[in-house]
Amino acid sequence: MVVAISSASAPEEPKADGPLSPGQMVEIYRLMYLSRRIDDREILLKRQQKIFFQISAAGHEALQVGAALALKPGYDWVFPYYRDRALCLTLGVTPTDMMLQAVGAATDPASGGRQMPTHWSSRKLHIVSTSSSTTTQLLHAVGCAEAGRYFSRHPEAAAKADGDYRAYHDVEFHGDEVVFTSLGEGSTSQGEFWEALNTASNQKLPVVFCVEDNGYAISVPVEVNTPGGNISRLVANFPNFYFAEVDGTDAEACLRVFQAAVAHCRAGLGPAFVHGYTVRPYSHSFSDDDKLYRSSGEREADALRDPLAKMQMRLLREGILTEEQINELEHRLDHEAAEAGERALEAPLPEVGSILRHVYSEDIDPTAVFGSNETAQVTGGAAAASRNGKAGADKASAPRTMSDLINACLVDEMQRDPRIVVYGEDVADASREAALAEVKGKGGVFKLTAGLQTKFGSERVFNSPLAEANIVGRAVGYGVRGMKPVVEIQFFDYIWPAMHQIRNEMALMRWRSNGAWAAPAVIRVPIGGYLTGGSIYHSQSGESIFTHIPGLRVVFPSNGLDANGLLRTAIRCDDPVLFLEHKRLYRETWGRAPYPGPEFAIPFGKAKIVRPGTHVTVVTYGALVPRALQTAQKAKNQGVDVEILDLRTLSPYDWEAISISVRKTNRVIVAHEDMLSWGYGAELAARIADELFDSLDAPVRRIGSMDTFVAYQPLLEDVILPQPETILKAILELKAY
Ligand SMILES: Cc1ncc(C[n+]2csc(CCOP(=O)(O)OP(=O)(O)O)c2C)c(N)n1
Ligand SMILES: [Mg+2]
Repeated sequence: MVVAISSASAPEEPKADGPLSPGQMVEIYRLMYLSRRIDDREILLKRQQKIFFQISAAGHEALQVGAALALKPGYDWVFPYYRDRALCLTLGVTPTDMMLQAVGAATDPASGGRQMPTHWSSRKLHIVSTSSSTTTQLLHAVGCAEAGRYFSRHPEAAAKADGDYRAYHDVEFHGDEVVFTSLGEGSTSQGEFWEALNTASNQKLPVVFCVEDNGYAISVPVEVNTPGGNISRLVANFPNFYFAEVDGTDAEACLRVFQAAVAHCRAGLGPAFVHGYTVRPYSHSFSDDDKLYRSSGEREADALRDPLAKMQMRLLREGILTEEQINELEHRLDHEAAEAGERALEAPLPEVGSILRHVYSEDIDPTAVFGSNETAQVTGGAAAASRNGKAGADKASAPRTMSDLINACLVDEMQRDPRIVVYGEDVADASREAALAEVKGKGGVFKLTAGLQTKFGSERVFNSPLAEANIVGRAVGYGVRGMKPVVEIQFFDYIWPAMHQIRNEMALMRWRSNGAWAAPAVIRVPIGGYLTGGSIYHSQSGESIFTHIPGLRVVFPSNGLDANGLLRTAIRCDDPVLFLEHKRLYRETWGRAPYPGPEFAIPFGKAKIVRPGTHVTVVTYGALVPRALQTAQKAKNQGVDVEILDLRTLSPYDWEAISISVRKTNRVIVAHEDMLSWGYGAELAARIADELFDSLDAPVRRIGSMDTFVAYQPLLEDVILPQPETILKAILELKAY
């Protein structure tokens, strides 16, 4: 049967059983062919140097079209990878949208000219911005599925609220939504692949994982990445999955498999794993030439499996289209691809003045006050106390430790905001809930989250697997759905597996999507030394590595009251925040304070003069604040009046407070616990020397630890970390200058 073809008609919904109708087969061919021609057009433009990068979906079209046709665009959620042109085309990304990204136009809807082509993003279609990093997107998909499930069980949490990030996040969810994510076979070697399967399996999440297996990761063949050469065999024992291997060059077979996978997920039976065998006729990218590492026999065998040729043959063989009709259709699609390119080349280019837009939220400024400010802290605490009667008043006014005040803030905010979830390693009271009838519960290795699971339930407070990228990657998925994960990394020393997710994903999401997506979250991290025996792996600092990340806020309180007020701002704001908690300060007598009430918030970027003085300024933060104060007392005995500035937040930081103080004292020391070289103080010292040179009567001094790690033996630790005497010596030297 020969059918009439029209590009304007809406595609027929493919049925899950029965043969494909001729119209559906033509539609599948149309999408596959158009995807290939957009690739070809981009390759031409790249040769003409009108675009700057090209990577194709060639050979993957059948698998991708099959996957997309099984999904509901704008209803389900999609975390694709860079090769998914045919997938995104089928979902509704237009050829012009694709070309706008290729030329880097201001009107590129995925990134405004910030990302390479094929780095997909569409809010309308629920395609979440994707990076170049292989495999990171899988954990986002997992977090996204968790968030969808949470909202469907707690629809009240979706309500908008004024006064915090929720005002700017519209929440959409459907009880039976599915999350799709894809990757290449080489990328299954990444740990995050296994971390994502772990949580999806354990929680029976509705995530369809699609491995597009073209046999190569650039030049590395599959057997190098995958022992035995077949990833399906390795993952087969994960519980709750629907598994399928499919010829990824057979569009109908792919569609059927994805329909079954999606049905499994929608029914709440668990995740799905579809492994499609594709080909890669265009090398890895325009910059690669596979003739350098593949035999001609292998390439010829691949060519025989080209999905486009196979589908075309089928249309002819089954008499669905005549040769003439195929030519006519292809001609029209060639024209459509070319026209999209022409249109994009005429589009406006991004303005240089827009470069810094969307590094941080344009809606919420955390340097402004959220709740009551510091001057209201006493009345805030007193008001809360008077509501609780006399006993409450006594309790409220009793000084509490930094760890208690952080816990109190978490309780207050979780009560106020049902979108907050808390998870990490050991943060729950007890994963086996039944035990809570007889045990007190763990609540974190430092007890900062103690009682939260008991109070708010296991859906909101739970243990993660022992995998730091899993913790932060899932938080990205939660964040893009409008939830507020407040997660814990157990020790700063072990944050590094999450670094990729923090820097390349969480902090970048807003900028790279030109403001379309954001992944605000709070990452609480115990940090620092002075523990006597903490040794290398429980004493590290390293905050400057994170202040070097645009898009991330970095907070480092030195006392209980500040920790309480800054954590509140961190939770209510709309940016990712790294919240550093010094372990040594958790239970110090110094820095205790009465509970300031549930609305007490300290804006970011506001330093505090913890000791006014006139001779020398010490700019510091964290555990060096009490040490600097101790030193200032000794300096006073020697006639030197020291001013101490506690920065409290490191990004943003309070330049105004620093300049006012330096203009007054004309002498400045920047002191921190982290290593001296390349440390946080280097940036401040450079800026002070640059902008306040005329106010200086002495060189800018820096104090930090020795350029090594913290040793276990206390004798060594004492020498490695800066001590009050180190600060005193610098103060006296500067004064004498
Ligand atoms: C984390 C990370 N490491 C390395 C790269 C560089 N890189 C880009 S694509 C690629 C190969 C990916 O192969 P595969 O997963 O099989 O996907 P394919 O491109 O073959 O579809 C590599 C190594 C990257 N983008 N991200
Ligand atoms: Mg591959």
